[in-house]
Amino acid sequence: MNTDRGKLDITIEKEAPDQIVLHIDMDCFYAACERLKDPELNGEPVIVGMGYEPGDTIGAVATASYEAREFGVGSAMPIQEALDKLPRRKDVANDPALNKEQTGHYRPVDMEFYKDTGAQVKSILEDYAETIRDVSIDEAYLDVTSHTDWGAVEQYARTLQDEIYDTVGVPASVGVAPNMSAAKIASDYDKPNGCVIVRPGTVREFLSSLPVEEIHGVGPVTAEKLVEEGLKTAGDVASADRDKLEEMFGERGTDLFVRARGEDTRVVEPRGLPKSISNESALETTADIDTKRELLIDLAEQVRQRVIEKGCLFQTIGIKVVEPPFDVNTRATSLPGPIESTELIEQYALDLLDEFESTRVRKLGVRVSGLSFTNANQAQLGDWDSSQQAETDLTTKASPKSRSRGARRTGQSQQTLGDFTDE
Ligand code: DCP
Ligand code: MG
Repeated sequence: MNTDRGKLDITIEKEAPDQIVLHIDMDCFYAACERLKDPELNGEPVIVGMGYEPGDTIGAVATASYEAREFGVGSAMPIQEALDKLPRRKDVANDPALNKEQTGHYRPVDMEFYKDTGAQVKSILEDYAETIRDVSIDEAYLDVTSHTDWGAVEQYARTLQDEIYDTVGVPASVGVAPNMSAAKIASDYDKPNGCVIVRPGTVREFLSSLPVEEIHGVGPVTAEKLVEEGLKTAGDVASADRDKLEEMFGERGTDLFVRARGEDTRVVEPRGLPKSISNESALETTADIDTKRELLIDLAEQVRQRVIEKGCLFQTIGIKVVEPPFDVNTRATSLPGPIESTELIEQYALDLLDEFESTRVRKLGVRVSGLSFTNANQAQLGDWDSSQQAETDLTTKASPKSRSRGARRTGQSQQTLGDFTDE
């Protein structure tokens, strides 16, 4: 009996939530940022790091552009080794032995600039997902389940890449999969500018030919042990004897087995308190204002319920109006301070919709942002760590923006608290 129960538990555990996860990772991020400052670096080998000035001896490469990687230069390499492989372009004039084509541009780390650029990218992501998990300066997971479907997701991902490139000027690679670990592997699969979609039911097949190092959590030592046992690919591990893996690695053996099979039940969750609460829904393309209003009211109500559940205040109410095929317009009403009057969500969302009275629409969304959580709310959400709370507490953030794509970007729907105080 016990054995059966054990088996049943494992089966249940395997059932992944029905989600579409998009993982984004910027391409040679620091080098791409340096190219924003100096467009002459475009297409050239670029190395960002420390310790390359004459007299310096210690330092490492933070990143190398893809052109520099062709010379064997990569992240974390001692700077001296990088200089041996790819001397400085700057030295060509003084050293006739150097071939200009085999030199690169070295730049120091400018963290403030990279942080600022990373923040611009992250603010675009907010329009593309209900939930975002920030991982690092250049990487995040997006739960896009309610924003697209498997038929449209490739175009959705490409639209996101294009918007980031058009607005911020840096390239990104994305991977989309039914779970987080497969999405991460997918984003790395075809860098730079990659867009790899792994559809439900194909995760195991996608992973099968990858070397074991690519399995989440497999470092060089584990990889070596696996290879010694003749397990070279994720596919080999996925079809290996589970008991044998457990013998070799203890509990980690089970993790390895499960991961190699592409099973991952994690749900995309923000690392701090949420920055916004939104909901959106597709509809059969229509210009009919009553249909649009009805859907918007429904969405506003769902958002209102979630604001009440979370017990937060909000400062901005926005709508998203998607015209076929993927022309995304967003409008927002920002207040000078946070409020808790949730009934205003519907009212202001409907006001913002007026501009789109005769627009043909295929999807609508409602969002509140500029969220702030009182201390009492924070105590309820006991799991969040306090440093993250400070980081994401938006009460002091500059007034949120109104955004739409490309030339249609306007701030025309900004309103003031005066409009509310008479209520
Ligand atoms: N970074 C660093 N030191 C490392 C690795 C990375 O300082 N050992 C910094 C520089 C990178 C940034 O973090 O630009 C992001 O790391 P990634 O691993 O995503 O590397 P890149 O974005 O540079 O390249 P890729 O296109 O492979 O993602
Ligand atoms: Mg990167």
